[in-house]
Amino acid sequence: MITFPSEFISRLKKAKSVTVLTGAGVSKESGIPTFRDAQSGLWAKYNPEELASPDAFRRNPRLVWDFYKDRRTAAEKAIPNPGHFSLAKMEKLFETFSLITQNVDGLHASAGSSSVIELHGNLHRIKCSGRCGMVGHWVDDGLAAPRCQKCGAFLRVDVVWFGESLPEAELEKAMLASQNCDVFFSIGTSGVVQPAASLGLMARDRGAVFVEINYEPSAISRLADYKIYGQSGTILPQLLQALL
Ligand code: BV8
Ligand code: ZN
Repeated sequence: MITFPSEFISRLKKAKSVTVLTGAGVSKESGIPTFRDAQSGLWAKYNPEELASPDAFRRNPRLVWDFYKDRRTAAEKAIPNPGHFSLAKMEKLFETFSLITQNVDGLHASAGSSSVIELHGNLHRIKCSGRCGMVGHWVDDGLAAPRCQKCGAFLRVDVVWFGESLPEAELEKAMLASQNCDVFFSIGTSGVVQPAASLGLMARDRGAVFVEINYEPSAISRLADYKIYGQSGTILPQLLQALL
């Protein structure tokens, strides 16, 4: 049983608005490896950052398509864990609750979180790599790397690759939610990837209490007022209990 500092719980109970940023660590207990975990099988010899880029796709669309096809298959089989479900329940405890995720697996929505700000896209969606703007659900016609029916360009997964800008509307919402909250949680993220990793600092600069829940110290631990280390699937249900 985790004992949360009583001052932390009473500050959280008084909070009107709470913003949460999650990273790959929140999906780890659903069986989805994080970026820092060694990838398994065929992908073991690749650093995901080498595959999650426009250059990699230009060089070898088939390889990148297969990388995401495998990750999508894994995400399809994955089920939300108690950490996802606790966050979905937590949103009802506060006047304003914003959930921002770096994850592309769609598990927060499957767990019942009502509005998720997906900073890095969603690997269940695909889009045209050309200019026709086609966005759709995953097609799996077994082709090497399927092409867009409208314009013939290769189809690609609708996630934000390294070196690509984040979706403006989502980033705007995430920044607003980070600048206007009483408590900011950073959960299951190494706090390395920009600009997501700067949201906590924005919150803190506006006077928010910064709470880190992570398996181990991260690049943003130094900013945290409260640090709770362990598995988010264990910590979050107990935090929810302490709030009820
Ligand atoms: C951009 C989708 C403008 C794809 C992802 C400033 C400084 C330095 C570099 C940059 C900078 N600005 C931009 C950059 C470049 C780059 C960047 O940040 N690089 C990093 C590596 C330094 N950023 C970008 O390119 C971004 N674009 O800034 O646009 C621009 C435009 C043009 C030219 C230049 C700039 C785009 C970033 C988005 C990349 N896409 N995902 C895909 O998924 O395939 S990011 C991807 O990696 C994930 O989404 C995740 O967010 C991120 C990190 O992955 P992980 O480390 O695995 O996960 P996480 O960080 O969440 O760490 C896991 C943590 O969980 C660990 O701490 C672990 O201890 C913990 N954990 C594990 N198990 C548990 C747990 N915790 C709790 N419970 C557990 N059970
Ligand atoms: Zn097209």
